[in-house]
Amino acid sequence: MNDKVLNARTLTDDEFFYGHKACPGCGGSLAVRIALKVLGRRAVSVLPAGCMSAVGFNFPQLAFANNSIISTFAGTASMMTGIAAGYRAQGITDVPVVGFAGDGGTADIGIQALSGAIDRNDDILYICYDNEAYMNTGIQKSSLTPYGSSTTTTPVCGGGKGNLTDKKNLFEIVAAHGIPYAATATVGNMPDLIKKIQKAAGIKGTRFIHVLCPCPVGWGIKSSDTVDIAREAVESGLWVLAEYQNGEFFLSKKPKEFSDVKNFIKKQRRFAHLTDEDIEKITESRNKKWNYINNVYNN
Ligand SMILES: Cc1ncc(C[n+]2csc(CCOP(=O)(O)OP(=O)(O)O)c2C)c(N)n1
Ligand code: SF4
Ligand SMILES: [Mg+2]
Repeated sequence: MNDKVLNARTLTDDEFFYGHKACPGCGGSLAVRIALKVLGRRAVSVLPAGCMSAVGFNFPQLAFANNSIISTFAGTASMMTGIAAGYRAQGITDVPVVGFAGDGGTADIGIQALSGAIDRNDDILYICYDNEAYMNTGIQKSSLTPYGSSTTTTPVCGGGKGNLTDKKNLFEIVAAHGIPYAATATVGNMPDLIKKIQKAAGIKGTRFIHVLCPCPVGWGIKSSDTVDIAREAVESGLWVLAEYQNGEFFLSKKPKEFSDVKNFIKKQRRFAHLTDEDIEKITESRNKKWNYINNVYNN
């Protein structure tokens, strides 16, 4: 690992994830690309079924320049545990083992394996690229799909209102395990993402980063808007940038004034059906969340 502080200027020009078949403007592929630039060629990556494995492993071509492997959908963290154990048995301590799993692969089917790995404090860095639905199989709802979002399993047709459940608080669920390090990030705040990956790489034990990664296809946004939308999620207060370490929560960024939730919502086709009343409900739940954060998180 690199000792110098990494940022857009000092990050290597080497590419470790290229030639893949992700859609234009794919936030998930940006997160994988940047994470591997921080972690370097010796990193071993584990990817379960999902968009990033579907676009990255195209036999006979591999879009990863580092060692990479596909795990079962539920088993990202278990496979990482095994790889870390294998290196440990050989006395090799400088190979980062990183996972890149989607929201479905992490918060739904993979949560048991992740919970077990954190419990054992395995020496792994788990990155959840959260595009807020099961994108690879056609935009089905996951437990990280936000309230109101239209997906193929929470359709708007026939009077449906889209998804009626709130997004699971995965960051705090992970933190509740007493993990050495957890953080949230987005592909719209690159310096913050790079800093958190580098920080996580320097910590022993289980580390977890939850990265919001817009998906132009599933969100109904222009492929050129991925970064701006991710940034607006933070500015509107709907996505919170934070860290958890030594049993405490830390806020990474507090918008001075929240930008308009309606503006953010109306840019995305998945929310096109929402009424002013629905948006008011989302705004109220944001305000409630921030009341809690202001009380519990350190600034
Ligand atoms: C046990 C199992 N169930 C279902 C599938 C089908 N499947 C493959 S990818 C995928 C969606 C993954 O969603 P997510 O983890 O959010 O990643 P994304 O595709 O959004 O990147 C599903 C349901 C599978 N491969 N294995
Ligand atoms: S469907 Fe979405 S997440 Fe999947 S490759 Fe395309 S942009 Fe990326
Ligand atoms: Mg997903």
